[in-house]
Amino acid sequence: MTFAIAPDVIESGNERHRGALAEDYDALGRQLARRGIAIEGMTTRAMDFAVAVPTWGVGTGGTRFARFPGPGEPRNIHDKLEDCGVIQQLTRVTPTVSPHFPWDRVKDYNALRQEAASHALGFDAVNSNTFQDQRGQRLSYKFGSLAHADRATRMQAVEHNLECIEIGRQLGSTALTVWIADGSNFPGQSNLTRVFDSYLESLRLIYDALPKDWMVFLEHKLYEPAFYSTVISDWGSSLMAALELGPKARCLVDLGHHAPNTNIEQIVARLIRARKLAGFHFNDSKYGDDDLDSGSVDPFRLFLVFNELVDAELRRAEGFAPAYMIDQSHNVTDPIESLMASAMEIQRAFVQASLVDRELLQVVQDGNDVLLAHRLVKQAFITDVSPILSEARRRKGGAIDPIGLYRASGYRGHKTRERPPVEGTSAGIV
Ligand code: PSV
Ligand code: MN
Repeated sequence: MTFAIAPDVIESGNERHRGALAEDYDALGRQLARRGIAIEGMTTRAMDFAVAVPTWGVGTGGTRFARFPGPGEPRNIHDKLEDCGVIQQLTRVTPTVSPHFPWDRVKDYNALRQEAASHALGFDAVNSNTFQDQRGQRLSYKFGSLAHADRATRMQAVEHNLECIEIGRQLGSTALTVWIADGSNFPGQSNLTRVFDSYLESLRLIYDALPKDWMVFLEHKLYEPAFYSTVISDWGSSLMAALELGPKARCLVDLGHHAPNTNIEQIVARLIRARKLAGFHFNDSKYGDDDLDSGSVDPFRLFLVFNELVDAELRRAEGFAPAYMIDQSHNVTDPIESLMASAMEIQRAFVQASLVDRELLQVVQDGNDVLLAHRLVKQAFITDVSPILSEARRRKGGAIDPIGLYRASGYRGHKTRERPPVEGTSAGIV
């Protein structure tokens, strides 16, 4: 028998916080009522919100300098599902996981789907991986994959993506996320037009193999591991590709994949306008693709992204159905704690953005009352919605204080004993 957090542990843990939460919830309810907002509606919205956890995120990440493995790390997809199950059990905001192949490869995907269900988890978008060479792989991706100069290498990368679609079908997923590391390190190394054409040719084959109800999410990234140019470097290239491919192709925004100071919320607004927003890989950063915890460095930016998303949702923007996923690297924290905190920060930004009085905002914007327009948005951001988030978790059977309860449960200590370290684990991003 492996250790699991028993439901009554959550109940008794919640008992200790219940009184304080009731007081805070009432006080916030009165404050919001004065602003014409019903707290119950907000709690319902918080309860309906969901964000997917990346299977690779529960392993300890690293940098190109070093990786410092954490105790009791997941050794395989089975352990990862266990950890993701705990995140959902305590936060009740992460009912799905986004798997990565071949990292999460198993023999029987129907069995894996059932195993996930036993942890109350389903599968979100599947991610292909042609940015690494796998053991026994015939042709190397050192100089590219879907946009490689050699057709045979491109076809090998296409085949891998087709396999991911097939796996995803068995897992109950309905989207494939494609991020390629293809690009160049030297000016002159590759023809910037030809590589884009090759990418499109490969993507066309993948697109044509998508099941009827599936989408392909194109993830752009400005740099790394290619440092001079990447083939799908920005939302412009991504949008060009998505438009050329057709309605089942959309653009995925990883918050870390932009130049410093880029106005990401404006990109989000444009992609919504073009009906091409696939969804997100949430994380935070200070300098580049730092893969830090969502909302840990710039929570205002996260809020402003949600400000656009909630605006689109409430005005029922056509074709608006973004997929929310986390993509972070936890190098110095317990990944379960980081993912719980991040999921709650993302949910927080969503609820805060839901507080904006959009009718009044439009009037004020049209009247060019600049300061009041800003204050209306800012007021939503500075509202502490923690009691709403806690109450939403409590009502769904989660923990009022997920991190405190997780620590008290001794989960990591138990897993450290149950999971002796293995060589070559697929945990974490290096
Ligand atoms: C690339 O930096 C990325 O954001 C892609 O989503 C990958 O699938 C993921 O990180 C893991 O390497
Ligand atoms: Mn990503």
